[in-house]
Amino acid sequence: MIFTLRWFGPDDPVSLLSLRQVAGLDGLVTSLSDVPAGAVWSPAAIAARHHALAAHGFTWSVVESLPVSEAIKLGGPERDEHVAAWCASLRNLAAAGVRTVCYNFMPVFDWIRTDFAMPLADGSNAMAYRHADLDRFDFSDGMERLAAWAQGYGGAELDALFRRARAVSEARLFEHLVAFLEDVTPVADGLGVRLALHPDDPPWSVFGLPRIVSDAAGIERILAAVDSRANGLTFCTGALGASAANDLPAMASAFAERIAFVHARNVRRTGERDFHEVAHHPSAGDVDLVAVLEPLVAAGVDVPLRPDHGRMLWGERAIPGYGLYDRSIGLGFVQGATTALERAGR
Ligand code: DNO
Repeated sequence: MIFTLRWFGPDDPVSLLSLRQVAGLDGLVTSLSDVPAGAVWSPAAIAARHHALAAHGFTWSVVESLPVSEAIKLGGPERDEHVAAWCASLRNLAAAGVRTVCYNFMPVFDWIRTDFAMPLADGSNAMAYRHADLDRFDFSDGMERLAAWAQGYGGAELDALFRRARAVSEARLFEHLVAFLEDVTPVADGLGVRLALHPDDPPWSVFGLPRIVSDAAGIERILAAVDSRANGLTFCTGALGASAANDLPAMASAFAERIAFVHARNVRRTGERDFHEVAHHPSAGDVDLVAVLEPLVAAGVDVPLRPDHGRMLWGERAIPGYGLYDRSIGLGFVQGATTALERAGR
């Protein structure tokens, strides 16, 4: 595995200097989050980020995310132009040596939580999701953009987008995804880039929006529709693990060859559609990361992996889910587990 951590760029409260002190880090995951979806990532902007990382001795291992515009997801007049821009960005990234590109196909929202700092019994806090609490969201002033989201929308724009997205069936969204993959996968393949589709988070519909990357059957269909190694998956144990119906070790084993990137995250399920995030160690929640890593190591999967989310510890202030401390502990845990599994297999 290639061990990585995510860095949000110069505004991230976690500095590159701090990340430098994390042992055994092979590279970083980052994105040019100020470039709007649909626009090309220019060679100059990519080079600037590349140099910022290199100045601290880091490789840029993964782009997360190269955002897919609503016109591509929902079907809009700018669709072809945006796909061409996405491919141009892929070319520019490949020229700079970035070979793994994460993206998602969730309309309107990326991941969502209903509480961004739920106090836990140990005095830390973590993000939580309670399905019933979605009703409490008030979008009249638009939505606050989370740092991890590629885009946020204003009030009227969001209303219109909701109407458009709710009118798109899951079957139609799937067609749009396949059309997108048919266009971009050959380009990625030719560049030696692997695309890594992130599952829906949470893995069910929110606000009546269609979602299609939530379970083994949905993922299987997407991977089979464009059957290329370049059409890969981000195996996010937190997103998929929020649903008890997802058998994570079985999915890791079934999709091993197509897994291009791993997000190691743990959640504690508190209801059918309720959960909160916890430490990465299996004793803390419902995701057994060792059981997930086992089939990946056995299959020789050697892709970037990053510990995802975590609690906010010791009074730290950072982007929700992206504190330095718990992610570093999580990284140590997955490094230890992977090393032990590899040695046991020798
Ligand atoms: C949340 C992240 C997601 C992820 C995107 C990928 O913290 O895992 O926001 O970056 O869904 O496009």
